[in-house]
Amino acid sequence: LHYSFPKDFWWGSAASATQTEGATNKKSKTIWDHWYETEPNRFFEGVGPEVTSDFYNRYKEDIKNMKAIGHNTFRMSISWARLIPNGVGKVDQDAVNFYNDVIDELIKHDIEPFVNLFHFDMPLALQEKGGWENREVIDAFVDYAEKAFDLFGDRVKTWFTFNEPIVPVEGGYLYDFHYPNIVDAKKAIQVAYHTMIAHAKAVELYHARFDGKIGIVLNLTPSYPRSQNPKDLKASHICDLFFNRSFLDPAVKGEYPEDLIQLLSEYDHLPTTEKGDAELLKNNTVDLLGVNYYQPRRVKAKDYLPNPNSPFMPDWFFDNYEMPGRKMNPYRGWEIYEKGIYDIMINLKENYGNIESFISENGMGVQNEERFIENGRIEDDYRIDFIKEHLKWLHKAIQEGCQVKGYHLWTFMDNWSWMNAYKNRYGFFSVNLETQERTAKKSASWFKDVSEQNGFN
Ligand code: BGP
Repeated sequence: LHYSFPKDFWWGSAASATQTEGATNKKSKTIWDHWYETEPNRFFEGVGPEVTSDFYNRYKEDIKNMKAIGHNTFRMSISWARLIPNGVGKVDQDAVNFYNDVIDELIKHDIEPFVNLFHFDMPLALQEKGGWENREVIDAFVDYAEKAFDLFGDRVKTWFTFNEPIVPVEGGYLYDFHYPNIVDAKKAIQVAYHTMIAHAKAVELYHARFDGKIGIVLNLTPSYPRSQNPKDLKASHICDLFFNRSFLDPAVKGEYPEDLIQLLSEYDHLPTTEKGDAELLKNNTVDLLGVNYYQPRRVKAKDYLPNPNSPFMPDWFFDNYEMPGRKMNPYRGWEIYEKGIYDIMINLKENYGNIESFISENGMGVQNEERFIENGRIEDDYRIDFIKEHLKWLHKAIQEGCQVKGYHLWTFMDNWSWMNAYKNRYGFFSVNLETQERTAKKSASWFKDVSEQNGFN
């Protein structure tokens, strides 16, 4: 094989509870159920999270399909609002049974379950107390984490605290694409900080009482400057501080970048901290890092200075830049830059102690994918190319000594995606939303060969 991967490489995919389970009538509300009830028209085609891909009822068939295409690992998330209806306190026995069954079914099929605790789905009961703005919610999270570890930790040995924790910060507190739709950088920074404290406390607890690995999943968007002009370089550096290093550094190094602290203090936007926080972060770094990679950021210096009377925003310091000639996914407006995956891994190797990592999400969203159906299946050669080109760069990173343990596609089957609902399809399997019938796409059979041969030509 031209591209062969290390022994025991993790081939699989990722999904999240809110996006796949459905059965919202059997759980308490999250911010998503609530937001959908109050503003359904903000969701693509007015479709909400009630049913999604019905994983709650169809997980057996789905896990069988995972096995059929060679998965040896699968990342799922637990719905906090399903497991603990009030956010704190008593667990729901039906939820325990459901997650037990899913985990056992995965193991029965030799698929190692990777379990994530928080994928954008704050229980409404806790959001009503201020969500991550409120430090008490950290204790609620640690209580939830402990219950999950106690209930499932005998079989689940790879845990993640948060998926893309920066997204609820951007969506909920800066750019209005998640509930609670607040635009306030000071709150955003507090929310980001509290998330990290909650993360570190869960890591501390896990290491004290359990024997597997625990990490975090971050969406890393390498920040490329328009030019080597010092102003562009500075803009790109600040963008990197805000959107990558604000979580990457505390998670892996146990501390925030000095220049981020300086910048926030200059603008009087440092979060409120408590005694002991710094030690907590320092002593509880991750064992494993999940990297979600979709697209890079192209950054340039601002053409105009921001209005000093406008509220502080990260975008005061940089502008996005549309690089001429960049390659775009024509089916969803995101840039495709495969080498980004390699740059991320080299950065982790050189600047983050070569932390053990894996690609926890990478994928290609496609609108109206049914137009590619031939003889009853979606011929997604574009997706095969997409995965292949990213895997080639990942392979190079591994050859150069990066500790990359696996590759997970986003996602196993088409699912509901936040405000975009079912607009962009990402799965190895397509899902007919009327019948819930699953059909393997061409990429599924290609991926089966790749995982079985542990590589490709
Ligand atoms: C990631 C999230 C996933 C998923 C994916 C695709 O950021 O972790 O939950 O939604 O993006 O995004 P979209 O469906 O908006 O194209």
